[in-house]
Parts: sequence; structure tokens; C-alpha cells
Amino acid sequence: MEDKIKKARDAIAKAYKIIVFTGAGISKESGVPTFREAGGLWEEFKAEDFATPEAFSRRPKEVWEWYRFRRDLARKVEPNPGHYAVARLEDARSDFMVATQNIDNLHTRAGSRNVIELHGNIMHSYCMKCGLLADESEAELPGEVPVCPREGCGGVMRPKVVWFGEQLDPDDLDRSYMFASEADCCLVIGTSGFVYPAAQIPFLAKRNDACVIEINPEPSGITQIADYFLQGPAAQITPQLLEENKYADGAD
Ligand code: BJW
Ligand code: ZN
Repeated sequence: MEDKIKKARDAIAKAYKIIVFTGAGISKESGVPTFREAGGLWEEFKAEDFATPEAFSRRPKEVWEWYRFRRDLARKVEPNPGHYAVARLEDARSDFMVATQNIDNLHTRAGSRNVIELHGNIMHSYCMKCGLLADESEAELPGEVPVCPREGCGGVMRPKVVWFGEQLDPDDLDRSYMFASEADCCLVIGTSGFVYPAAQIPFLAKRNDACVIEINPEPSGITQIADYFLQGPAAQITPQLLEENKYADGAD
């Protein structure tokens, strides 16, 4: 393992353009449950019950309750050493992007700047009728199913997240795909790699001959293309991988 970490570290040190692709596993040690493992969020709640537009139109009250619960949790928890290590790597790099599937805001709170939130952000909501966007404070709108605060609108507000069957923001997807296609290193942390189109990101990097490094306690849909699979929890392995990095762009 130590040898693998050293080699992966070298690949990062030599890279000019780095994309970090993350999923629920990076936030696990912060206390945010993942989706698909035993004990994950969907052990109790099935995806189809909550994370689809159909579920919201059938049971908006329950769906809002679930997202409020998760928003409160995301506010209470702190970024962990994994999030911080990723943010510190960006400090020393000029060509760097975090493309996250997480909606918990923890990368940004850890100090990451060039972050694309592919599946949205739980702190925001928007009106399904007029599109009005409510930021974090306004997201605390009254009512079990909040109604648009714009006078005379009366539209239903929903969390600003991407549900199954919905399109990801085309600009965000394009930018992350483009970045991945030009990257020479792709660090994949804590994702099952099952949910598309986001999971295409490491494959695009690999097509450009990028070095793919994965951190996960279990093999995932990405492991088959990983040059280095570093098996273990993100909060422990990520700082170990990145702390001794030379950090400078394309260092020999
Ligand atoms: C650790 C750890 C530790 C544990 N350290 N690691 C083929 C068949 C059927 C359907 C499809 C298909 N191909 C594509 C689709 C459609 C679908 C899809 O991909 N389905 C698959 C499940 C098959 N995709 C979509 O519907 C997407 N939209 C779309 O395709 O639109 C097309 C369109 C075009 C034009 C017009 C209209 C439409 C949208 C997908 C949206 C996903 N949304 C969710 C919910 C977001 C809001 C919310 O959070 O509530 O996003 S679903 C959920 O999955 C969430 C996550 O971001 C996403 C990914 O999950 P993630 O992060 O990988 O978590 P887990 O739990 O799966 O994995 C955790 C990992 O961590 C594991 O590997 C652990 O081992 C590891 N781990 N502890 C590090 N300590
Ligand atoms: Zn409105």
C-alpha cells in the first residue's frame, strides 16, 4: 500500500491538470450517510421514494421533510481531513477542478474554489413555476411545502438538486467533461460510480491517458480503469496521499 501511495503521489506531482471527482464516501467521516451501502440513506428510504420528480409530485411533504432533515445535518457537520486535503492541493495548483456529486456543500466549506456541484446544492431551492432561486437563508421558507415568495406567483418551491430522470445543468456537465478530457490526472474519491452521466468523468480522463487514482474502501464501477486503487476511508487516505505532495505544478 505504501508503495502504491508513493507512486500515486508521484503521478499527482507530475500532473499539470487535475480533476477530483467525488461522491458520498468523502463525506462519510463527517457524519453524512452514503446512499447505497448497508446503513446508507437508502437502506431506509428507497431512491424511487424520494429522489425523483414523480415522488415529489405525489408526496411533496415527505420529500421536503427528507431534504430538510438532510440540510440540517449538512449544516451541523464539518468538512473532514479528506475535504481539507483536496482544498489544500488546489491552493498550490493553477489548473484544478473538483467535480462533486454531493449536495452537502462540504468541499466549498473546506476551502475548495473551483467546484462543480453536478447534482445541485441542498442549501438552495427554486420555484417550479417562475424559477425564482432562494439562497441558503431564504431556503428556510415557511410551510411544509414552501410556496414561492414572489408576489402573485404561488408556485411550489423545490430543493435545487438533480433527481433521477432530470437533466444535469448542461453548462456544468460540459465544463466538467471538457476539463476531464484534458486532464492528466483524475482522483476519484468515495463514489460507487454507478450514476450517469456524472460517472463518465473518470472514463473521459482515462481516454486522455490520465492517471486515474481511486480512494474507496470497496471496489466501485471506476476501479476497473484505476491505475492506483487505494483501498480505505477517504478521511484517512486522502491526506496521506496528498500531504507529502510537492504540490507545485508539473514538478519532476
Ligand atoms: C467511502 C467511504 C469512506 C464508503 N471513504 N469512500 C441505465 C439504466 C437505468 C437508468 C440509467 C441508466 N443510465 C443512466 C440512467 C439514468 C440515471 C442513472 O444513472 N441511473 C443509475 C442508477 C443506473 N441517471 C439520471 O437519471 C441522471 N439524469 C439523466 O440521465 O438525465 C438524462 C436526461 C437528458 C435530457 C433530459 C432529461 C433527462 C440524473 C442522476 C441524478 C442523481 N441524483 C442523486 C440524488 C441527488 C439529490 C440527493 O442527494 O438527494 O445523486 S442519486 C444519488 O446517487 C446522488 C448521488 O450524488 C449519486 C451518486 O452516488 P454516490 O455519491 O456514488 O454514493 P453511493 O452511496 O452510491 O456510493 C458511496 C461510495 O462511497 C461507495 O463506493 C462506498 O464504498 C464509498 N465509501 N465509505 C471513501 N469512508
Ligand atoms: Zn415563483
